[in-house]
Amino acid sequence: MTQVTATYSTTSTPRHIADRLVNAKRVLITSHDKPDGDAIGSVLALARALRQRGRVVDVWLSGAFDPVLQCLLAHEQPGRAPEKLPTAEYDAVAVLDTGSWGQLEHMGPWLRERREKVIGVDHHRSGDTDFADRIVDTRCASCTQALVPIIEALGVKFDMPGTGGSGSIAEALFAGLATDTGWFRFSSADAAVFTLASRLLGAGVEKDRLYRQLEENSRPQRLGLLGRALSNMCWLANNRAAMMQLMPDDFATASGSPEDLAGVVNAPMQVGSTECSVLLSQTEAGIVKLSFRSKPALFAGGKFVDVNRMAGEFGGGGHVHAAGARVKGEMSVVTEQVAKVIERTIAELG
Ligand SMILES: [Mn+2]
Repeated sequence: MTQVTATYSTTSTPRHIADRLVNAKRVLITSHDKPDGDAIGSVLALARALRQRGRVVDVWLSGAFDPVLQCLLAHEQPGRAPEKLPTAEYDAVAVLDTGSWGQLEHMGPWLRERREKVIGVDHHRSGDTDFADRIVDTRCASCTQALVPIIEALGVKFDMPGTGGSGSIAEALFAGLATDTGWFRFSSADAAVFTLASRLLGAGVEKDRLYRQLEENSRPQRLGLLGRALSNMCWLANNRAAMMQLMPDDFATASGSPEDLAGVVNAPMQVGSTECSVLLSQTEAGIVKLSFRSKPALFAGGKFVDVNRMAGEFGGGGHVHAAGARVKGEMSVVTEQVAKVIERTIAELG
């Protein structure tokens, strides 16, 4: 059971965490299941910084991740859970970009056995892990941003001109910052984010190459699936919500797989009236996957569709603007249920 505590907050200082890490001979660094760009960027940035201080560091990633993120790994060959769990003994373990046991399904039991060695660094509001030393900085747009004071306390310079190339600390920090802010578009991209981005670009981070590798690197199948999704899209609630479906037939015709769906749900967002979008996809019999997105309010305090709540009605969840669920049932039945929830939610919103 995941229990969100009101006390999920910072209990340590960057200095103390840096000391614990640098006093450890061998360190393991990991992040949440299905790591995203920020999770992988965070793990790599801290691993590279500690290696510069001469520590032995093992990196462990848990579950599948988008293959476009592979480019960030450079020469790193991370251990992969659940296929393998670490067998070496570590003096310290860092868990980055999450504080929820629910997001640590594969590494959870291993981490619980070593609880006193674990250090947490995160930027999310809620969590239920109880590691003694942790930094939870919700002002940070990415976990890589929250790591910067720790890397500085380690005495590692990451923003010297000429040090930001492939496989660098600066590149890993930038990857987390860029991907978690939607490449500096989200409201979380504030002055501090641009200041850090500027330092990292000053180090020589190759943002055009990274953008191409991370954001313009889909397979052609993605456009095939997008075309099919758009061709059956329907509007709900006076064009305020868009709903799209992909059936096993669509995947077969496009020779695509669920991994090709990244971003497809966002396509209807380019229409002015769209406040939320949902994609229903089915690749296995009797299971429909729901992916929800919504736009932020136009002004502070304005109304927006909370898709975390909507996904919650189907046993899923996520964030207020991005959420998902997995539903047992036939596509036609689930589609009708989703349409009803959308109509009701938007009617209540007014
Ligand atoms: Mn993050």
